[in-house]
Amino acid sequence: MFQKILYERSKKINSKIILALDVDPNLDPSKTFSWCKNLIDILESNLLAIKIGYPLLLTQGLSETKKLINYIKNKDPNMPIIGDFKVADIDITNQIIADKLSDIGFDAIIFHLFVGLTGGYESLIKTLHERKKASIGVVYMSHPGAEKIYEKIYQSLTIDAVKNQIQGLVVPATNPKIISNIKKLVGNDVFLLATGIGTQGGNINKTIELGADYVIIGRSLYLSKDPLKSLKNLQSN
Ligand code: BMP
Repeated sequence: MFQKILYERSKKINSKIILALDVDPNLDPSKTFSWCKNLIDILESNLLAIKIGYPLLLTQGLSETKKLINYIKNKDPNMPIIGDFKVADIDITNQIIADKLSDIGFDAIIFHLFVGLTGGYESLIKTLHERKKASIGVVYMSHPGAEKIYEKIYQSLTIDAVKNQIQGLVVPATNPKIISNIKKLVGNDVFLLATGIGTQGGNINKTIELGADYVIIGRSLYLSKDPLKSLKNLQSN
């Protein structure tokens, strides 16, 4: 299962870092594929997983994204690829999206929990698990405006998601108290992926101490002139 895959890979490569492979907005879009390849070549052996979402898919299109996933899998068949499409719709639409994303080759899909269970994400989890894909829900976001929305609901979102066999949750590295509260609710049953490290202000080691299992990092790595050095610096601070 995905939790075990992440745990074992993390131990083996001694890294808890998931690369958010978004795009450099200043890059010529026709160079995106080679830019991604270069970044992957540099960082691959230090990456626990790679997260791909709308920025990359919409910049280079579906067939190039599939090609990139194949490139990654050829290089490292065990590299987990997480699809971050923050799916947030009614059940039938969610199921179609989950099916199509599974066909592309993603190993896990991120979706929103705020849509609620019944007629919302309940059947999405079912579809993903039937397809042997991991389910990851966003329980509290990392941006400043998140508090107003999530403060009142995140605990019940967490409890419902755990009851419904969710495998992972996205939590905010920018809001430490929330991570420890969520950790208390989920124990070791569910893995926590923290976003908001580096550019958004979060710190890897503090975030892990509070209970996050792994961290998702984008700009601090892909916009760096020396991504490997930046990765090592982020790990040691
Ligand atoms: P960066 O490290 O460049 O801030 O990127 C963070 C990544 O995590 C982006 O892909 C962003 O879409 C995603 N993310 C986030 O920043 N906050 C959330 O609450 C949820 C996310 O998925």
